[in-house]
Amino acid sequence: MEDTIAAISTPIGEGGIAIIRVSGPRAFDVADLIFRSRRGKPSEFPTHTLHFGTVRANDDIIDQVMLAVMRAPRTYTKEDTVEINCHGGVLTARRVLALCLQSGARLAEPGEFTKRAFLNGRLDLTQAEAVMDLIRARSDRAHTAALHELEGHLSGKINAARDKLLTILAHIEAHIDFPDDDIGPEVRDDLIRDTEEIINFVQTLLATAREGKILREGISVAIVGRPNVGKSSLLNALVGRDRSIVTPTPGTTRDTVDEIVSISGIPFRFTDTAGIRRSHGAAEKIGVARSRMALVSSDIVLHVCDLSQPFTAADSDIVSSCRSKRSILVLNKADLKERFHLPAPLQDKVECIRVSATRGDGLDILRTKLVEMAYSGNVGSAHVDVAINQRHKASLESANKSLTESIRMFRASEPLEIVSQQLRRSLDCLGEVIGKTSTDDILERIFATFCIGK
Ligand SMILES: Nc1nc2c(ncn2[C@@H]2O[C@H](COP(=O)(O)OP(=O)(O)OP(=O)(O)O)[C@@H](O)[C@H]2O)c(=O)[nH]1
Ligand SMILES: [Mg+2]
Repeated sequence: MEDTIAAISTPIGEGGIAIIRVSGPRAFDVADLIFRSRRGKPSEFPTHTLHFGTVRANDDIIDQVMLAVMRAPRTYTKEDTVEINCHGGVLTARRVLALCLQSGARLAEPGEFTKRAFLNGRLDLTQAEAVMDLIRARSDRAHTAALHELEGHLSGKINAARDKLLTILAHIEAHIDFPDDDIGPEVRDDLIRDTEEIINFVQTLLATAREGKILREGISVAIVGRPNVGKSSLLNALVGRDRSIVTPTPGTTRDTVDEIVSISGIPFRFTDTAGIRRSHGAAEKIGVARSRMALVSSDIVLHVCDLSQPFTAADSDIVSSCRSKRSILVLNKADLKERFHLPAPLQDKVECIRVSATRGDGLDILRTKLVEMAYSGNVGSAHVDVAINQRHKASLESANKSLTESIRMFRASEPLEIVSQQLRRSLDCLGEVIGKTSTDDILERIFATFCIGK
């Protein structure tokens, strides 16, 4: 029998309430031992009810709480579950948890509640992953996509494709069992066409991988340039608050500063960096190295120049560093007199946008351009249905490969046993996406990324 697990399911830190979740066959025994109320014992309460009482260690009151009783199978994990709502604050929640652990529960591993929901058939694997996507969603679009996945949109599509593949397999395997009646050319064509349809479907899903990556990870945008050109001012303007320190002295920003902003529903992670120049001291040297690292690792670079100053060799260096990247030359301080002149050879190579970080001019144009770049010119549809993650992508690529191979074999009139083996392999790859065929290490990898208490 499974053991009973417990964890604090709310974030660590101060808050109005904290929730300790207990799930497993002994959940009510644990609750009976630590909870007192005038109305009786948790194990006797009706399911899906909430009760006021106290949590006690022997006779010492630890806290006044609300305790929720939920009996299997109508719970998140499909097991008996108790949730204790206690007053927020690190100490109280920890003491309640410690009591649960002394009374027969063990500490849950990260994602273990959701893992049980998966193993007990409440969620399939894409839905379990969607739970984490939902927790991490930083923009409306990411949130919508995660909800759709949680509702089973992706699994529904995968299941439909698997059903279709099973029909094809049944057909072929019937002929293996009765080798005398060979598959006629017309039936063969039909089967090939059906398999091609599945390939098309797999490829349509694969095409959503980029959007999936954007929605899950956000797009990283490095803000780089010479000192004092207004990089930090630009970050603050985009974020809408004073996130980064701004002063008239060059060399103000020493370390990188990250902030996530949602633009048109897409999460962008902006990184303000130290002004790039020959460094004045050890800290600045490290800062400049970090600026260069941010430039190299970002999806998009905003190279900021001060247009009241001439274009210099240092700017030219930064332009060269951006050559293989998607970048925008942001000409800041558009409210001042222009003394900037882009060298002729660069004029049709770099994209320029004039802005004033302090007055706000040009920022909307910059935002629009960023969204355009995020989708490489083709802005994602407003209606996000599904957007696959990297794990789905790997399985679907294998499915694509083995489906294509099975068609080749079929066309080459190779023995039906071999064709059917190949199709079974494709079926497994599709099954991997939803967790129908999954190994322990896939599960371990997925749930290890979860937070404790989920
Ligand atoms: N007139 C004008 N001044 C600006 C504008 N943007 C920034 N500044 C000023 O330029 C100075 C430098 O701004 P920062 O945002 O600190 O520049 P930075 O590029 O982050 O500088 P470092 O961190 O030192 O590399 C400050 O005095 C800002 O107020 C603008 O659009 N117009
Ligand atoms: Mg700065």
